Amino acid sequence: MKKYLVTGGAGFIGRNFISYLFKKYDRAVKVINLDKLTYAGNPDNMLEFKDRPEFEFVKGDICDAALVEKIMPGIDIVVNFAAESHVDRSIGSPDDFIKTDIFGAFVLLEAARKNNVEKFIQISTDEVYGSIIKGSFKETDTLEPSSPYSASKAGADRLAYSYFVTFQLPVIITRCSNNFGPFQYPEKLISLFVTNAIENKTLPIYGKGENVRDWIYVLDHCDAIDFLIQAGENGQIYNIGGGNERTNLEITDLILETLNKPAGLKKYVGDRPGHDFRYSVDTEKLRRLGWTPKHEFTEAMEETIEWYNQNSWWWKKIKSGDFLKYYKQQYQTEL
Ligand code: NAD
Ligand code: TDX
Repeated sequence: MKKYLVTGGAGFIGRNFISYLFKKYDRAVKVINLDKLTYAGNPDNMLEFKDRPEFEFVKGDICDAALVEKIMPGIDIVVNFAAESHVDRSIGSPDDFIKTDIFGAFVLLEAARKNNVEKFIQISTDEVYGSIIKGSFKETDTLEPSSPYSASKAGADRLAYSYFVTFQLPVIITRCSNNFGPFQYPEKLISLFVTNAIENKTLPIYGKGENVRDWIYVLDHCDAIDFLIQAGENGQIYNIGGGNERTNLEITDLILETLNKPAGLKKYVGDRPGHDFRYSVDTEKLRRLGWTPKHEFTEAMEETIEWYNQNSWWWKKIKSGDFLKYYKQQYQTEL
């Protein structure tokens, strides 16, 4: 029986990871989810597993050292997903990114060290490398983060590494590319565009739409994390990617075609300040260990779009209230 502390498990990837763990290990795992329930944390995301006896939800902040120290004893594996995660919000108000993404990670690392946890997985991101025009970043490449979000993630990434070197804390750092799938807060490219298109609302494309991202289905990301908990080497960094590089325009067209919506919904808007042109990670190190993604991109996109079609109750609830204020401020237009 392994006892996990998953942070940020009421958010997109964290909730998919908890769901993955219960589907795979059933009663052989216990999971505590520590989540502050920020705007991105959603109790609806936990409906699937909230009543399981193996699951416990603690509403709280990873920056709260007293709380974290209370939870940590008896934990075998920490997986730190908790973060402020949206680049656009980090441009408008970076404070919480610095607090949660860096200081929060520090609080968790300290408590993990004192309690001799078996594994500490720091969920970093491919954005820590910055943009690359040609080729792909290897784990040994220099970090050149360019937004307050990616810079705060780079801080936590290196801090986690320092706990391995200095204190021999069994840390593994993962740097994954852009995720898509069910339960993604509808402020990110795919979840926003799919839900806007379903409602015949415009799709705000930054700049010319030529920026490139590598997309991975969220359950492949979860599977890679689980694989690394078993097979990864402590103190190592692992890039995780789907191998599906697409321009934002290609993604937009795919969404419109799948939903049978007109190209007229595309709306070119001002560019994101400091907009990274392309992210690309070399995943050879992880592949050599024996892991590859299992989901084919187009099929996973179709399934994802269908999920948003079938679960409008989930995103319509979100895309009201505060979200409308955010949208107006971000896009200078009503949703
Ligand atoms: P998300 O914004 O959907 O979820 C973040 C969760 O963290 C929310 O439930 C929120 O309530 C919680 N949280 C925020 N601040 C907290 C705090 N101080 N204490 C406790 N909980 C707090 O994010 P996501 O897309 O699921 O990303 C999860 C992690 O994966 C992040 O660390 C992100 O940097 C990383 N990541 C994301 C992607 C991606 O494409 N989404 C890719 C690579 C890495
Ligand atoms: O309205 C939009 N219009 C648009 O053109 C939005 C929200 C995005 N975009 C563009 C910006 C990017 O080039 O789409 C691309 C993807 O944007 P996001 O979905 O905001 O993702 P990105 O900035 O690439 O960051 C994501 O991937 C890495 C996650 O949000 C991070 O948490 C993760 O670390």
